[in-house]
Amino acid sequence: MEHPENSEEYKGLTVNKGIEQPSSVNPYLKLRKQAKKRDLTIADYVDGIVKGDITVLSRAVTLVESVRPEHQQIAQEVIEKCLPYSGNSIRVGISGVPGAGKSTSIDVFGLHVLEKGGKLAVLAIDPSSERSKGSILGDKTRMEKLSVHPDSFIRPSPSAGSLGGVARKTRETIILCEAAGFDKIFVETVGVGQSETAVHSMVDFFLLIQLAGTGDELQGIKRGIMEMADGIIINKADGSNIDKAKLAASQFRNALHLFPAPESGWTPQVLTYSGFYNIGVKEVWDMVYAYVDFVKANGYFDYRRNEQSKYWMYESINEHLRDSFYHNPIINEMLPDLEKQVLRGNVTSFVAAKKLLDTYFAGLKQ
Ligand SMILES: Nc1nc2c(ncn2[C@@H]2O[C@H](COP(=O)(O)OP(=O)(O)OP(=O)(O)O)[C@@H](O)[C@H]2O)c(=O)[nH]1
Ligand SMILES: [Mg+2]
Repeated sequence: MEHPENSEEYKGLTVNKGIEQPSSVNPYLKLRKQAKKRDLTIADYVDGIVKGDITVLSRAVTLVESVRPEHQQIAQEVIEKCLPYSGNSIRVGISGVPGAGKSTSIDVFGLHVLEKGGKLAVLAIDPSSERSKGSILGDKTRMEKLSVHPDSFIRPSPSAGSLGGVARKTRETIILCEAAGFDKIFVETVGVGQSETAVHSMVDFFLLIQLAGTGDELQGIKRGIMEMADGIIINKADGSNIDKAKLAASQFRNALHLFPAPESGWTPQVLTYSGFYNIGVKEVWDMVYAYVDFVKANGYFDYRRNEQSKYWMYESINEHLRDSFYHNPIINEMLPDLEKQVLRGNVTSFVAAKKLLDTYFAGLKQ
């Protein structure tokens, strides 16, 4: 049968053949992305790191910092293979309250230690990601010389997670950096509490930056932090501040006398300096090097590193147990309700904890 659309009067209504449309994806972009994303094998990572390839080192550190289990698995294998190449460095912890001049000091300290050659990695522990959003060390304007130095590697603190988690990542990053030939490691932390303990547990020398103040400052510093210090340095000893800095130094020296003698056999020293004007910086590092010679001679250097390895083994166990517990789906289901019951006083904290732990361990046995 003749269809009306085939009649003469509708002839003009044919659909024109279109022209080929370009792909909606930019082909160049795709290429670039592929090149960047090429996965490295574990051997690629280890080879690259041992050769001192900074790009590979950075990517490995990113894996260490990643929370994804598949990344963690690769990271752990890379770390294990790098371990034999690590250890050959001086690790220095640098702590001080906000504004003490950590960034300014690290810049001059870094240039000073690099004068002797070698390579410097600057890492950080800053669990208070809220405060900083990664700003500790993010502030490269105060480290302008070091951040462009060819022999330096500056890495901000891994931001997410518990203090233990953040510290473990920094500790693992130290191993990778050492395997990559970095023979000087600085670990910065902001001096407000527990993060010093974490830094102390991974460095050979703990340097505490202080400021001269009104004389009340000694009360403000936690005894525990001062006790950890192998050296206390009073910054901003310049201009009209020199006398105040010297006074503060003598107060610190007196305070240190009241503490028990450190296990290392080393008497912690107190020095004044100015990071900004580069005054007394050499003396600070002469002190650090003198300490290293001293503890290498009396065996404390190796002892402390072994103790630290032991500490990190237990820390690692604790962290994994905690993770496994809190990621357990049954526990996650029970927790909110039990928490409410504890708050209402229906259940004691201990009974609630025991119930959760019993459930967790029973689940493991199945
Ligand atoms: N006069 C003087 N000022 C200094 C000195 N060192 C640092 N400053 C100043 O002190 C301020 C703080 O210095 P930073 O190096 O940013 O201190 P920070 O400890 O890194 O501070 P946060 O990153 O906030 O924890 C800056 O304005 C510096 O210019 C110094 O030796 N003398
Ligand atoms: Mg800073």
